[in-house]
Amino acid sequence: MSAAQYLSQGREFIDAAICGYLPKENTYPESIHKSMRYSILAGGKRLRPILVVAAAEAVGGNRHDILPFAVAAEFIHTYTLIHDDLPALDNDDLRRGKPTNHKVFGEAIAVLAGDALLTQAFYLMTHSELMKAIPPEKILQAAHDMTDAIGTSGMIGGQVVDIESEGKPINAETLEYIHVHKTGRLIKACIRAGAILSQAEVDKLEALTIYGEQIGLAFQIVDDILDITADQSLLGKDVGSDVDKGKATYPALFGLDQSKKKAEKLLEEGIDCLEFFGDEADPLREIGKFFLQRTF
Ligand code: GRG
Repeated sequence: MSAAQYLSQGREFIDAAICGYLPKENTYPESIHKSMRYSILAGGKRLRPILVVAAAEAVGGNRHDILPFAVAAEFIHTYTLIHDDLPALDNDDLRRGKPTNHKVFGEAIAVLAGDALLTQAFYLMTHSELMKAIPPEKILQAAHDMTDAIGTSGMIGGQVVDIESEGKPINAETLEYIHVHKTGRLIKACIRAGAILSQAEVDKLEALTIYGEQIGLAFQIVDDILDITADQSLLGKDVGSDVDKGKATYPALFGLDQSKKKAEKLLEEGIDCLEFFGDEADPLREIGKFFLQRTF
């Protein structure tokens, strides 16, 4: 199966599940539920939950057994997008091809919608449905790992350094810290979660962890490149916004060519880590290639 087919089927699988885990829009108080639904149902590639599924299947797991956890990954990701777009952060107008959450619902509800999605993610990561097939200690390990990835020693830490670096000259080490933490840690945690919940052997979990680190950093480098080169109607968000805000990016520090080479090298190394897996890791290999070739 090609990456495009796997991602399209994966997106359908996740989209169907998301609806089942969201409060209905007429649930009181309606405004918050409308706002949560607006952003999460606006589209998106669903890459993080698909990675949870693909990692689970690479170690012999079953996608249905880990589904609430995979959906939690998308709830966490969507919370970060809503908050990242707020006037106090990136102040963006467009996301997933639609006006940003705060433009439609106002800043207060947008802040709360992000908070609510994050809270709902913890509900899903500890959902009783997971316990039908997964030992409780594995659920606890995966939830603990995810929590570490998105806190101040992970994603929030990266976001703080990103904001504090705006408009300032920074070195390569700080730039790598920002990208690894603000974007890479969540991607790596998704891959690890699928493997942990599916009771992966230690050597497989280690290989998937390194694969996750490599593709996580490559994903943000490609995101930096797309901010300069992409077609806005395909990307679904404002193009050129990193440059406008004086953001620390790979192209700003190394130029476009070197940035592409760095992303290629990371993805090659990441895919190489999967060499002792068989066909069951083909989706992960294909997703790695898609990360490099994507245009949105
Ligand atoms: C807590 C106030 C507060 C803010 C949190 C942590 C945070 C804000 C933001 C995380 C940093 C962030 C938004 C990184 C961007 C990662 C990224 C490249 C997002 C785009 O991902 P895609 O391309 O998007 O997978 P779709 O729309 O397809 O899901």
